[in-house]
Amino acid sequence: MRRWAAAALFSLALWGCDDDSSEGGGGAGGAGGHGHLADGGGGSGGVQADAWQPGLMKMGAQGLMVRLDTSDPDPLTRTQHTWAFTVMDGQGPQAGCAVTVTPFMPDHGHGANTPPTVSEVGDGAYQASPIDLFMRGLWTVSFALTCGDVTDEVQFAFWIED
Ligand SMILES: [Cu+2]
Repeated sequence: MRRWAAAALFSLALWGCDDDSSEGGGGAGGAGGHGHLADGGGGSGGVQADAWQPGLMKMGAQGLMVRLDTSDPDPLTRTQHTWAFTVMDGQGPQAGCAVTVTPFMPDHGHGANTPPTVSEVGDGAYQASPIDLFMRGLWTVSFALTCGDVTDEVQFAFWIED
């Protein structure tokens, strides 16, 4: 009698446990999934994605700045882009700089298939093409700059959806 009661309680406990785990598991899984996405987007190699907008500007450690003037297409999407940008320091636009632009996916450890070609199109105005953001995910785009005797690096990061 005592043994039967224990078995019945055990069985009830199992039922209760199953109900709890299916509901709780589903809820926790959903929340965990969102948390993981947020971690992945925000914590990719410690790189924070920038919000693309024309005129977005960043400064390197040596004081050289890159202002992203336009992108074709705009907004950024999973394809090849032509970017127009301006290189500046505290005094204004910098003509005649040597500029190398490098797209890279830090989470995947690879770059673009075709390295962009950079050309100067005006007084401190440059163009880079193609910026080939061909895969969904986080892309960094680094600008290696040498203007006169100043060498600097400016890095942007963008999350590319489909
Ligand atoms: Cu990739």
